[in-house]
Amino acid sequence: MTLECSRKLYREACRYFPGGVNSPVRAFGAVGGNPLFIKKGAGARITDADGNTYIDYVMSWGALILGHAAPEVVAAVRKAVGLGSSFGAPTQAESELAQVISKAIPSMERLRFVSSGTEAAMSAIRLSRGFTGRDKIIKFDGCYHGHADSLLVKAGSGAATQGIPGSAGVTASLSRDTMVCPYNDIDTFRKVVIKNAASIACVIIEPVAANMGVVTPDAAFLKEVRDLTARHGIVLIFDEVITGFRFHFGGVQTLQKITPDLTCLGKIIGGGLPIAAYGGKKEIMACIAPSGPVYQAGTLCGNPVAVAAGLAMLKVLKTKNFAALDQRTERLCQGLKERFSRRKINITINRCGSLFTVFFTPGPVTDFTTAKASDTTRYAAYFHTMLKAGINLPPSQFEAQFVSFSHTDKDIAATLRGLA
Ligand code: HOZ
Repeated sequence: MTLECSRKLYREACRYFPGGVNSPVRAFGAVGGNPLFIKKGAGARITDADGNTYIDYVMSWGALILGHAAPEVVAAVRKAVGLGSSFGAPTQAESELAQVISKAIPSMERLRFVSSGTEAAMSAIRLSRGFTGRDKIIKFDGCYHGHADSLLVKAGSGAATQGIPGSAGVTASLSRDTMVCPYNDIDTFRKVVIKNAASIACVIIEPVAANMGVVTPDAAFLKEVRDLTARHGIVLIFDEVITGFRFHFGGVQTLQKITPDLTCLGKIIGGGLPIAAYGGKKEIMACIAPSGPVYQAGTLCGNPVAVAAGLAMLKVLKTKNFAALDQRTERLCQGLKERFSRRKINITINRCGSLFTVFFTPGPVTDFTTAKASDTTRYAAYFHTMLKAGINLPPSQFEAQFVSFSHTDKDIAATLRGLA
């Protein structure tokens, strides 16, 4: 396998972009080597600039649950772009997409489309502050909600991968307003809430954490977070950018029957195009301009091409068998466990539906501290072994692997052969 073209393209990209990339994890900094430059994708596979083909488990970080270049999405995008790529004015299709989403996730009584998960989370935080008149927020250690200043405190994903979970450039006063609790630790959370209740605007949480690797919440944890926030008039935000429409046609909230006040969505709802959303209770959303005093706007908000992709994606997704996807992912995880066990390598696999992470620690992995106990050198070796075998994994321990509806049993078998 030659990687000469990717190497050359990377050298060229380094002349223009910091670290040669437009988003840090892509640089392979945590696993070593040069990033692959991708030319095309189809179904479960991507092809790099050298013509090598890989079974992909990054899937645009979860956006492509139907696989690359899903024909229905491609057709919808072609049609929409031919009618005009952006108007900066409302279109009927925005309401159609909103209707599909709020039917599947009824807590989103009103919503607003933005262009990225970062914007959704940032806007939901501002809205919570505007609605409550309070300043402080609580997030959880290792959770990642995009790169807005208030949220880059003990952040997961790329920030954890680069070892800068508290970014330079975030002011001390903003950091002071962000309180951080360990994931899955209800006692600490309760103490922090009770001590600061009158000044806390919101709590933001990934209802299944997927940016410190995958970490699932204990059975009672989310429910208690909901009860405590409701008792103290604190807005509860579920960041379902990754989990929305990932486990079934809805969110973790509809599966677990826990109703947050606000929800952030992204990735899957855009079919791989840049769109995200935040939304929730009518009376909270009424604070957003032009209905209310909390400002948020954008030329590309509700972009017609992204909306068309999202509508096409959700239409197909509604017909899919999520239980089968879950079982296929379980077979992959079982196969990986057997292979590592044969090699006497201690691992823990955290899986939730079609999301999973292999941690190189005996575990259990229940929060960011235990996630960081993973041997990241071993992860890098696993990553490169698989890459050589034609399997593309996330180039970081602190990201999830994504299985899509386009992965077949043959792909799973081929993936497992990569470790044989
Ligand atoms: N931090 C993103 C995944 N959680 C990576 C985005 C990207 O590099 O595309």
